[in-house]
Amino acid sequence: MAVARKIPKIMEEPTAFCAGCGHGILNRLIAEVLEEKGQEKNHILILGVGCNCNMNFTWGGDKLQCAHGRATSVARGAKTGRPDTLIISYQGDGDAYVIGLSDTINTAYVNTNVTTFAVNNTNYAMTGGQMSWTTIPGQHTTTSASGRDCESTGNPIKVPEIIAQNFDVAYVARGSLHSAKEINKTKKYVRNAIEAQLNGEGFSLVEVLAQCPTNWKVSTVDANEWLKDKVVPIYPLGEFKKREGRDDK
Ligand SMILES: Cc1ncc(C[n+]2csc(CCOP(=O)(O)OP(=O)(O)O)c2C)c(N)n1
Ligand code: SF4
Ligand SMILES: [Mg+2]
Repeated sequence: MAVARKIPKIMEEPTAFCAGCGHGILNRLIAEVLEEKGQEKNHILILGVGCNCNMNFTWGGDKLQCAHGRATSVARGAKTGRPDTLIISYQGDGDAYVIGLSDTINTAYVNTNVTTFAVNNTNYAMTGGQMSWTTIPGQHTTTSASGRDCESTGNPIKVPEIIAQNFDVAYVARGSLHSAKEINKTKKYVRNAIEAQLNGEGFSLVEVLAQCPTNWKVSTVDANEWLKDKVVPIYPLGEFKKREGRDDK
């Protein structure tokens, strides 16, 4: 018998994302974990600029919209002022890894006790699908019309690996949303990241590979295959930094 899970209260408004967008799935995972942990009224979502701006109208919890790229820095300020509140930055790849790369690295470097969810959909989606540093080799975007040429633009950036290998942070993982199995794994990563902050363990980062059918110019169904077959091979999935003393992954 199929069991339908109740929609978390934080998500009672329908999302404003395109059909088949990965953002909506991640919203749901975060909302479910916040509810499981009793944090529906004790969190602030720090929104970067990108398609996640849609959450200003739909996310039922506390939130704060900040300038493009500055979300982890704003999160650090919020945590300083509200140490007992769960502080989560929710950003796109362009926001967290390009314009905001220095903020993200600095937050990892000082190991602030905040959590970042970075949605990697391999493009600047909100502004019409321009090339990002995460765009995969050969990918057609509005600013790489012939396909991304990595010889002249560099290779896809892997920020979780950079952070896990270089900084003393609490938790780093990368999940994907292309199948039910991977969505369940990603939820585990989301839970681990939030638990790490609740336990005061330090910075936690989860990158989430997400569908953007609109800018990839594929159907909502084909977007799952596109993600699995083209994006996942470039960005390995898993936990790059496990929480200390825990092997429950
Ligand atoms: C300082 C500044 N520069 C550029 C922009 C334009 N801009 C808005 S969103 C965005 C990129 C969004 O891409 P991403 O962070 O990957 O989020 P997505 O929409 O893909 O989820 C850009 C370049 C801006 N709003 N502010
Ligand atoms: S443009 Fe892409 S990332 Fe933005 S809401 Fe639509 S599918 Fe989602
Ligand atoms: Mg993006």
